[in-house]
Amino acid sequence: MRMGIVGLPQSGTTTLFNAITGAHGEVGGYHAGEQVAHAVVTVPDERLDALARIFKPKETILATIEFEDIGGVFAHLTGGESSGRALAELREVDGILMVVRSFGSAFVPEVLGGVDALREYKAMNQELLLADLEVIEKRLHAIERDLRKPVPEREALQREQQVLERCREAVEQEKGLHAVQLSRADETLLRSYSFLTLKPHLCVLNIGEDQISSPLVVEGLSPLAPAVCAELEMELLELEEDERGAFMEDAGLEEMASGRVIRACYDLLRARTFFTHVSDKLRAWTVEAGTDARRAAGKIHTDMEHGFIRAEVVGFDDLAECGSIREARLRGRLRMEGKDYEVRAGDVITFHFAR
Ligand SMILES: Nc1nc2c(ncn2[C@@H]2O[C@H](COP(=O)(O)OP(=O)(O)OP(=O)(O)O)[C@@H](O)[C@H]2O)c(=O)[nH]1
Ligand SMILES: [Mg+2]
Repeated sequence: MRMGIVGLPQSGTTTLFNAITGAHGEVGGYHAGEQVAHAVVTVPDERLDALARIFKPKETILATIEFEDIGGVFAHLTGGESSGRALAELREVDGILMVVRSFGSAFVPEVLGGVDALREYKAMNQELLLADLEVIEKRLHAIERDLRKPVPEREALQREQQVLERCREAVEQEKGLHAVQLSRADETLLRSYSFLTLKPHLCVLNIGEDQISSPLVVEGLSPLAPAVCAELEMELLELEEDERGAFMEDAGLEEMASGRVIRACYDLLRARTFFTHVSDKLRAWTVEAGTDARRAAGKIHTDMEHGFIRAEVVGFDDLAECGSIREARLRGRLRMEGKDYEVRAGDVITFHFAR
């Protein structure tokens, strides 16, 4: 699962990427797309602390999510040159994190002629819409051309044409493609186009230190992750943990926001976590919503998927209430589920399989 971080030039995209991942991407230089950095981070999860108290594992392994700093997607909005490579990278991600500048600074150029969060957000959305429109029109042209010839797959082409025309209509009304009612079959049809406005997105306000204590309210920015003072959080990461507290207090920061941003991204991607405890290892696993027990077992090992027999499942809340697997079994909270069982968020699962 991968989130692409984008923003207007100098909005603090790379700074936020560093703050979230602990990477050391170069900050402050104009990077029009030659720069695409990846990093994998762990997803904070309070349930793991509770489960660790129950299982007392030797090792605990958190779920992960990948972030990518994609510079230069919107460079042309400010007179630069946007990078086709950046756009291509963005088409590959599962979700988009839009950095919206809200910090003031005498040293950082205000690229749209002033700091205006809503305007930045609208400008970015507009660009994503235009990028999708370009793909739609190109494909519609190609279909029209093909339909003039006697092609065998006529019906399929006409279907695709109809769907794309509905898409074009939405985009022309400045609605993202997520606003278009699509059947499962339509979605499958459109998948190969990797439309940007079909991807879930989240905005992060990159606030200045002076805005930490008085959260800014910007109507129309949605959905919104917790605001982050990216520069400060990036610097805090560089400190030893025992020094960090004093600096945070000075800045009026109660907790680092980056953990909550990571969590929000994870949730945005319809990720579901289930847990296993095997050979002293407590582990969080990620599956997409709607995944069945057999495919979930396959996340761990393909042998477990192929030899799947059943899953012993207890929900996190039930287990936390009972305090142990033994007690959960006694109280009838441990369930036997078959291969088609849809894994729920927080399930603690023991898989039984034939080797
Ligand atoms: N005062 C202040 N400056 C910030 C903050 N976040 C980023 N900056 C500064 O803004 C400038 C741009 O930050 P970057 O992270 O490089 O921005 P970017 O969006 O990656 O820029 P490009 O990749 O060139 O498009 C740098 O000089 C940062 O130090 C902030 O919260 N407060
Ligand atoms: Mg950058």
